[in-house]
Amino acid sequence: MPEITTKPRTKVKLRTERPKLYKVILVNDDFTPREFVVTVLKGEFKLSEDQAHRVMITAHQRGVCVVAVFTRDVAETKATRATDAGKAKGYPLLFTTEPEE
Ligand code: TYC
Repeated sequence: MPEITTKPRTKVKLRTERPKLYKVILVNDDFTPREFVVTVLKGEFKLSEDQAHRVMITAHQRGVCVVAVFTRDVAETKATRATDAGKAKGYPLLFTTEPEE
């Protein structure tokens, strides 16, 4: 009688987890000139003049506005660079980050 042998196989399903995304949030203040906020949004976040103006006005009217979402590292780096651009001019311009739900 021929013996039937079966190799035990462990099926490993490879799943690539999607990285968690973080929002970069623009916070309003009473001192930073509107045009400077627009310039920073265009330079650091590659927004068009129109998009940058809308984001700036939304933060100005509502207190905060989500600029964009990125992976954690990118969000934190961009928020820091944009905040530092304001600091360099003596403005209290602030960008923060928070995880997406
Ligand atoms: N409120 C500022 C002004 O009236 C403009 C401004 C808008 C500043 C948005 C910060 O996140 C900001 N000059």
